[in-house]
Amino acid sequence: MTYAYLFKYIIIGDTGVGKSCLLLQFTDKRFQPVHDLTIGVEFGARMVNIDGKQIKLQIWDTAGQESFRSITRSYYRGAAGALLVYDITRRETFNHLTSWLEDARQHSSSNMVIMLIGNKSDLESRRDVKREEGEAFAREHGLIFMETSAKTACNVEEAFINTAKEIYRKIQQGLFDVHNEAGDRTRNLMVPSRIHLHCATTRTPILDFLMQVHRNLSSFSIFSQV
Ligand SMILES: Nc1nc2c(ncn2[C@@H]2O[C@H](COP(=O)(O)OP(=O)(O)O)[C@@H](O)[C@H]2O)c(=O)[nH]1
Ligand SMILES: [Mg+2]
Repeated sequence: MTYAYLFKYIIIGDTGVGKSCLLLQFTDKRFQPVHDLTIGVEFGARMVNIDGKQIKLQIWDTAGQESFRSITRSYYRGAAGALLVYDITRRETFNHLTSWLEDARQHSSSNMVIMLIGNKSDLESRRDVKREEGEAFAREHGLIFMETSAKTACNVEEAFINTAKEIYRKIQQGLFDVHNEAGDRTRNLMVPSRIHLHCATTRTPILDFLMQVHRNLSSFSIFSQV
């Protein structure tokens, strides 16, 4: 299936907050009740439709990478969106948000859309972080915010799609210049699937590079649901 854009997402946050479960719920519509680091897929992909456009979300899960922060630089590269996740039943995961945010801001493009997610909203009786606190943190740091449950699937679809809508809005506002940004490997935010539409006649070095990047990214999408 063809698509107009490919958005790379990353999912970050403390271990055990539900990052792998959110990804699995979004791509496979199922829940994994056992916390098993080895089961988490490295990444998944799914098509969404925004404003009549097919957009492929390629989502990278940070399984095990909490203890390998030094490799995150390459991991953040090219990400158009990030889901920053904490667990509403464990305050320490909320307290660590600032440090995750610093990492994200340091290694990614300043235009990257960050969605703050308070996960495990189904565990209301064990809640340790108020919704208002999540909202306030998001407001203070310019993030979008949602509470989700990877278990019941509540708001999971919305979290991924609202992030895509925000990225798409930025593209339309011209905040992401696809051609310029894609020419710079470290700032490449999205790869148009139909590059030839953007190139009238001549092949330029940038175009060749774009096509190369696109081929590389596409080859990763082995979990594609489309
Ligand atoms: N009740 C509940 N449990 C969840 C939810 N999301 C994840 N979990 C559980 O939390 C644990 C950690 O989830 P996992 O996705 O592996 O966390 P990760 O380390 O951030 O990838 C697992 O036992 C999951 O079953 C949720 O929304 N609700
Ligand atoms: Mg995981």
